[in-house]
Amino acid sequence: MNRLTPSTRKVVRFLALLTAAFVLAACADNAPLDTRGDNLQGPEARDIESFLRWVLWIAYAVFFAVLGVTLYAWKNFRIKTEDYEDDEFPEQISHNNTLEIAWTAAPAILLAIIAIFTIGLHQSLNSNSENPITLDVADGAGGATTVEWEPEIVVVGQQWWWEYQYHFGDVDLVAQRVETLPNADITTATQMVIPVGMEIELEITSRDVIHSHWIPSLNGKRDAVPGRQSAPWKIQADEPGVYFGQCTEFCGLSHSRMRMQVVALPEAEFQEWVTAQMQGLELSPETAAYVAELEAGATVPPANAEQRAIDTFRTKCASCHVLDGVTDGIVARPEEQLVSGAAPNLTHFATRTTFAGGIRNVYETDTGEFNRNDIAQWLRDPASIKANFTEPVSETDSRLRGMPNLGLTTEEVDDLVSLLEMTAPQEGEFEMFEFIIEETGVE
Ligand code: HEC
Ligand SMILES: [Cu+2]
Repeated sequence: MNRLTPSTRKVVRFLALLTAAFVLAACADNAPLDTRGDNLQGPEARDIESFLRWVLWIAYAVFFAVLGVTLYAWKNFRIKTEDYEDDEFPEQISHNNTLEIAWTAAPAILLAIIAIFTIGLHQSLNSNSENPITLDVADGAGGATTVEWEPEIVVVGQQWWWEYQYHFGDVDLVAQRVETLPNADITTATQMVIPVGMEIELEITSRDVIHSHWIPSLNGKRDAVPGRQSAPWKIQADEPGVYFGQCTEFCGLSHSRMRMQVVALPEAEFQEWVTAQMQGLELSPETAAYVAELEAGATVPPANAEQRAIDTFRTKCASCHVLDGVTDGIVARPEEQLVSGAAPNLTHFATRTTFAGGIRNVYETDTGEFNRNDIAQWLRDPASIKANFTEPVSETDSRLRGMPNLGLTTEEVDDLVSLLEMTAPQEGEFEMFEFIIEETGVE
């Protein structure tokens, strides 16, 4: 070090610290996005890991072989000071056909072997097996019907949150653009719920720019490309739990706040979740009658806070958001307001435990109470939680990216937070809910 100038010394010290930081970061044990940890689930993630392990061993071997030869050459063949003084160079060698062929062929053969295994792994990641599950689903007429559901979920990325759609009917999800799909039976944002121990097929796409869907414990990354459905992508969780993910294709301002979670539940609990998701909001008979009057086009003054909230929702939120039971008779047209053309479905908002792309809790982690503070803050000023572009795109295009500040009054915010709280699961309706709140809490 003594021969270095002070500024070079500073740089060297900085690089050493940086290296140490990276090495130490590898020791973190609470790392839900770890691709090589013990929390890998399902054949896909584990196959990728074991393949990566072999490739890394080969890479280590190549690294140390090259380093060894380099050190050997440096020790034995470098120009020594006395050679300089005698003006005498070591013997100069050029051309050795055997060596040239060997060091061209060896890496080529090595890469070819890795390629064969890569293609094999890719084939298996893209293949599909059938494992239908029997579900009771609402038939839309107050009753229930039994369906054989081959677990398949449409995954849609948009700035800056993920939507998950479940279709239980007989719809071909693979060949269609998301914009032309029929209404889904269940639509969620940020949280995908799956049955445990089963292969789930994902159809991944986007509504605006390219995103990438990545739940490292369950499988690798798959790009979400607008106008295109990905080839089937599988995930499988062997144990009930919550598996975290993050958009991994830079997609603009709030890319880093575009997170998601997969909640894997045992089959019976998954059925409970499906039932809860297919139930409408329970309004008091008076309020239901109030909504029906609004739907019929009447102007009725709201009689209480709940009806006030419904009125506000219908005038200020329903142009983008759906909330079944509240926005009845209104067709949301987010495509006229948003570049992505979609806003989260709020019908079951409070059955999810995080919002705004998984960066805030719907329930407080310490008390389990509905997180009125953060939700009110979101309604008052969404950009204070998540940066967005809510200025019109151009002079001729007034669409936005993200939820705008709607200039709500304190009373309106209060009413709306209570309305959103009503979308929570009813007592005993969905047993695993406490567990999910606990497992998904963001600090
Ligand atoms: C111009 C369209 C638009 C309007 C109008 C709008 N929102 Fe939003 N809202 C969005 C978008 C887009 C998001 C997703 C933002 C994100 O996560 O980046 C969102 C997210 C939300 C979320 C979080 C949902 C989740 O699961 O992450 C809530 C709650 C919400 N809005 C409530 C409301 C309420 C209540 C109103 C009416 C006062 C309203 N919004 C009006 C576009 C809109
Ligand atoms: Cu993204």
